[in-house]
Amino acid sequence: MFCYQCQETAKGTGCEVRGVCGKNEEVAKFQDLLIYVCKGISEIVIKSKADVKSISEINHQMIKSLFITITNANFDENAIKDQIIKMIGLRNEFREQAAGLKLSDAAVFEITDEVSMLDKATENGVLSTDNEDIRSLKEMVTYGLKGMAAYTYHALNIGKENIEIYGFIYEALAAELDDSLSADDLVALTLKTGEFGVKAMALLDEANTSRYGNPEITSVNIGVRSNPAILISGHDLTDLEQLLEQTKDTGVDVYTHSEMLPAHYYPELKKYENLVGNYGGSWWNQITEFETFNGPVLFTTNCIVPPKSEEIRARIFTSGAAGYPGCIHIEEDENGKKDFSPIIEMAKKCKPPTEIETGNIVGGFAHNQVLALADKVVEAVKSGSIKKFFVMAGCDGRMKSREYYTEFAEKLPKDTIILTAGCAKFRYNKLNLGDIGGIPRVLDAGQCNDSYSLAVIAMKLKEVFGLSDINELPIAFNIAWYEQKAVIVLLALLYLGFKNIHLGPTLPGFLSPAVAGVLVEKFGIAGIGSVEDDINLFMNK
Ligand code: FS2
Ligand code: SF4
Repeated sequence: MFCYQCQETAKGTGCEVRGVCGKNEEVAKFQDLLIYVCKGISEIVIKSKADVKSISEINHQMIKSLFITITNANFDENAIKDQIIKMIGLRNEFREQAAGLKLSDAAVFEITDEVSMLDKATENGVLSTDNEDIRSLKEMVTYGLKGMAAYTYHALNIGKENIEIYGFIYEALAAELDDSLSADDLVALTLKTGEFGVKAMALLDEANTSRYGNPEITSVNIGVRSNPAILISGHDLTDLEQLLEQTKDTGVDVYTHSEMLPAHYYPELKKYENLVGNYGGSWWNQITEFETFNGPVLFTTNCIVPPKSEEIRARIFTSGAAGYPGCIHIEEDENGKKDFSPIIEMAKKCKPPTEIETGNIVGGFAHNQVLALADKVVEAVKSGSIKKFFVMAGCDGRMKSREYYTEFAEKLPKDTIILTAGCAKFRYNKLNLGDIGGIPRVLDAGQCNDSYSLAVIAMKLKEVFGLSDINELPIAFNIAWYEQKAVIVLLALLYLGFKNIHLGPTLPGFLSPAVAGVLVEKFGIAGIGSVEDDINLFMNK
């Protein structure tokens, strides 16, 4: 196996024996093969000039397939194999449209058994592209597409689609099979991936807000009640909504974990009396927090950490693109309905959660809410009481070096505001950093996809201050990344024209030195240094 798609990749260069995430060799290879068959389908779509609107089953299975391969989403070898077989079936049926066209191996290969699947995966994994710069650019596009697919998948669950996004996914995956593309062509494709990343995040924002209302300032309880309860993690709000409906009046409470915290900010979700609060911190804390939670856990997406004991594994359920061997996967019916009764029945037999902290955290500062406070914010900037905004969105992770972000937040001058989204916030959202004239110093917009909100806010401020370049705003970007949704967020920000983004705790292992050089030269991308040096640098820019 070879995988270098996330920030925790072994030695910063690639996992070759087993993933640091816990992914084994078979799962890694099957994921590679799933991507390969997706490329083959894309080639057929592009070469046959198919009408993307007319192939909805393929569109939907395509985004599900990409999502399945995201870091920490699906460790279930059988589920991935089934998806490969399903995609090959769809591909073969669809290929009739392309009769007479010259197609590559990805569009025609067949598998006979598990061994042939693994062999095919080995031949077509990441390292099958020899040139390290071409490989780096192609993989960056693929990872961006994975993030884009995840956001598009959630929007689809709410009934919102943008056919153009599917069309671009096919275009980009088909291009990756084309060996005649130069590094310049692939740089252009990378930026175009960012353009479609903006569309995907806008689509999800529209889907979420049209269904659940605009996020509003909300104080979220981090303590517990005395009822048995279910913990829900991941990013899918439709799963949460269905779970809240099904647990109503059952005596079972629902708590959010990690990236599900921002669900509390939506009027149509926070109205549920059985949505009690948020339990614990970011994803990797699940190792201890699931023990003390005592009840069942539903993963609607990543990030899953392989459970340490059978007792914990038996309490984990998955849905959507997520999966873990030995855990019950809740399937949806043809109307998108999921029956969560096995989880509810288990919860009734479990002890209530053990309290691990008390108090509240405040969030809900997505674009609509912040723009409602725009006068106050603009006044504070003009009067000098706010000197700078720091976008610290992105992901959290296990590495000790991420303590940097807690220290950075603590040491920032008191006249600065942190704009955050994603699970990165758990490094500093319980620090009580105070407020500036009633504006909290940490403004949480939501999940990682809500980084879009931060871009909307910045674009609005640019307009209000009458600036010609968004980079003239008093905003600095110090982003923490971990998996591929952060890749699409980064590419989207670059497409929107934001420069000098600092990325940490380490630069991606998938960037070859030459590709990293292009990002530095064209966009001012940089890593992180010491907290003091970085604060000085940012404050004096
Ligand atoms: Fe955090 Fe994991 Fe949000 Fe990522 S919970 S790193 O999935 O997409 O961010
Ligand atoms: Fe390694 Fe990350 Fe790939 Fe897992 S997802 S195998 S940790 S690079």
